[in-house]
Amino acid sequence: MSLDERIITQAILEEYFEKFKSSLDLDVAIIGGGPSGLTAARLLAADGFNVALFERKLSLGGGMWGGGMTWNIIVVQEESVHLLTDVGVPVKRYKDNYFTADAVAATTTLASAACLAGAKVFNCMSVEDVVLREEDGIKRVTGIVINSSPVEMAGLHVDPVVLASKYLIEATGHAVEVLHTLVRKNDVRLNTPSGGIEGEQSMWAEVAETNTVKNTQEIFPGLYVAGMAANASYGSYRMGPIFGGMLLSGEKVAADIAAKLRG
Ligand code: 48H
Repeated sequence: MSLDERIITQAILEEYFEKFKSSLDLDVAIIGGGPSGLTAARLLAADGFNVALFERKLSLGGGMWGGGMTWNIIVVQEESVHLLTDVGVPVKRYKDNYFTADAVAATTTLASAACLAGAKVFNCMSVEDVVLREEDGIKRVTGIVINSSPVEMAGLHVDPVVLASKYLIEATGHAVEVLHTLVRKNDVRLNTPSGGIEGEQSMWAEVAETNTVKNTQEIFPGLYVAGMAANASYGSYRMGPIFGGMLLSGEKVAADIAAKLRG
């Protein structure tokens, strides 16, 4: 059978822009495709919400590929094991509350599960800002401002485009990039003790893991923080290559937003 290169191009064009068009009015926009963002994306999409995830890099998975220091095994604790086994990641008990999984199997499977659940993934896409609205004196984020990562990396002066979303999840990891932009550009107060971004503290795995879930919350009207971004926002510790808190944070933010969306 003959193959026409123009039809290959046309297929990509039409399918991609169909996906993009169906993301103009999202229920949830997830910024960052690490373990917390991927877990939230899978659960919200499986619940039937219109969900898209935006990841700067070509590959999904954030900081989970390399386990600890490139030794590509991750550790998770018992209460989070279901978030791996539910999607088919083999998990082994190492001892007591310490379970291990292959980092590559975990990363690729979480990414695949999010896509197959119906989350629309836009990789190679950077979120550079948010849309802000004020009503009755209350400011709220109502969308994301996105640009192509190659445009961003090349430093080209090309304007971004905008998608609306009822809720945003900042799951960008240690840097909490979007929240920093929100605070830098606008006169806003966050739902944190100081009203600003508290900043991440040094290593204390046990406290950090508990706090990752506790700190997963709406930090500004319309904007939730999840995963490492939650700890960095609320001033908690880092935890090293244990990923249960990230998975549980994704599960919590999905449940909280689903409850809000259902009213
Ligand atoms: C689009 C963006 C943008 C942007 C960043 O870092 P991640 O893996 O995030 P988490 O919170 O799900 O997981 C954290 C975990 O990997 C980790 O770092 C741990 C446990 N550290 C412990 C320690 O002690 O060090 O993924 C975030 C993703 C990345 O893929 C970024 O490329 C992406 O977000 N991202 N995508 N627009 N503006 N900023």
